[in-house]
Amino acid sequence: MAFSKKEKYNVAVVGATGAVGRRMITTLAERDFPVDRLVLLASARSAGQVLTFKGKSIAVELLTESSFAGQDFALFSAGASVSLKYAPFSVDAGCIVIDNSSAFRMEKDIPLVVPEVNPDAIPDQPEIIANPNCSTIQMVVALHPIHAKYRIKRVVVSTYQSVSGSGQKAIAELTTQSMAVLDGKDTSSEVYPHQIAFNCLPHIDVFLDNGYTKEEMKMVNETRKILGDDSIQVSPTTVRVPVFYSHSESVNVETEAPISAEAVKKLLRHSPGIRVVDDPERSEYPLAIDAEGKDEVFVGRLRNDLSRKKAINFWIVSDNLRKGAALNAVQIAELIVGR
Ligand code: NAP
Ligand code: 12T
Repeated sequence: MAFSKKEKYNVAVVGATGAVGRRMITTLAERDFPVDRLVLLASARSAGQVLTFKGKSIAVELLTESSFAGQDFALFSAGASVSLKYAPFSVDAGCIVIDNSSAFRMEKDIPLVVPEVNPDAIPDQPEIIANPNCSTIQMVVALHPIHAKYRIKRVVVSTYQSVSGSGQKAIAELTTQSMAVLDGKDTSSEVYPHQIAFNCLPHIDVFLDNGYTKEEMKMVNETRKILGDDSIQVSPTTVRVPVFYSHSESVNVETEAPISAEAVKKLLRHSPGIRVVDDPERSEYPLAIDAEGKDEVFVGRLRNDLSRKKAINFWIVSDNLRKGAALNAVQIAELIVGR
C-alpha cells in the first residue's frame, strides 16, 4: 500500500500515556496536524484510561497486532522492544512508522531524520523512519550549519540530561526523593542505580564493553549518520542531573576551516530551529527551565577555545520531550504530508 496525499490522516500514538506519548498528543494539537482519527495505544496497564485531544476525550486502547488497520501514521514511543515487535505489523498495514526508540536508528536502510538537517533522507514511500536520541537531536541542529561552513573534525560533548528522558517514573522518583531529602528522610531508588536528587550520575542507559554508555555511543554513531559524515570524531560524556525537563550540553567543536565564536553566533542566528541567547553581561544564556515547553534549540556561551586555534565552545539547551522527541517526530510527519 502506497502513501497517498489526503486532506486528513489517521494517526496512532503507541505509548500514548508516557512522557513522550503525551507530548505527541499535545504537539499534534498545537501544530494543527491534519488528524482525522486519533488512536491512542498503550499496554493493559492503562487501556481504558481517557486522554484528551483538542478538547475531545479518547479512551486508550490496548496495543495489538491489528491496531494499525486503516491508520496512516504510527508514532511509537513505548520502548525499543515494543517497536521491534509491533512496527512490522504497522508496516504490513501500510501505516508509516515514526519511531522514537533506539530499535532501528542505526539500521542501514532506515532513515534517521532531523528535519532541519537531513529532510531529504526521507524516501518517497517511507515505511519506518527513526527519530534520533534526544541529546543527539539538539546537538546536530547546532552542528549542521557549522559543519556545512567550517567542516567539523571533532566534537567533545558533556551532557546534563533531565530525568524526563527516562519517562514518567523517573519524574516521580526525582520528586519523591527531593521531598524525602528535604525532610531529612532516607531515599530509595528504582529507576536509577543511585539517588538522583541533589546528585549527578555519569551513567545513562547501559554500560558497553568499551567503557562508554549506550547513550554516549548513540551520540557518536547517530551524529555521523545524520550529518552523513563518518569522519567526524565525537568524544561524549553523558550525565543525568536533577532537572525535570530539558537537556543541557557543553560542546567543544574543532573545525578544518578557521572559525570564531563571533562568526558562529551570526551563523546560528539565521539557522533553522535555533535561538541564540548569549548576553553574558546581562546573565543571559540558555537555561533548562526557560527551554521547557519551547520548540527551539537554544545556543549560548559562544567562546573561542583558548587552547586551540580552530575550535570554539558553546552551550546548547532544548526541551528533550519536544525537539528531543515529540516535536521532531511530528515535524517528520509534516514533511511527508507536505510534499
Ligand atoms: P514512559 O513515560 O515510561 O512511557 C512508556 C509508554 O510506553 C507508556 O505509554 C506505556 O504504557 C507504554 N508501554 C510500555 N510497554 C508497553 C507495551 N508492552 N505495550 C504497549 N505500550 C507499552 O516512557 P517515555 O519517556 O515516554 O519513553 C518511551 C520511549 O520513547 C522510551 O523507551 C524511549 O525509547 C523513547 N524515548 C525517546 C526519546 C528520544 O530521544 N527521541 C526520548 C525519550 C524517550 P502504559 O501506560 O500502559 O504502561
Ligand atoms: N535511556 O531514545 O534515559 O534512546 O534519558 C532516550 C532517553 C534512551 C533513547 C534516557 C534513554 C533514549 C534515555
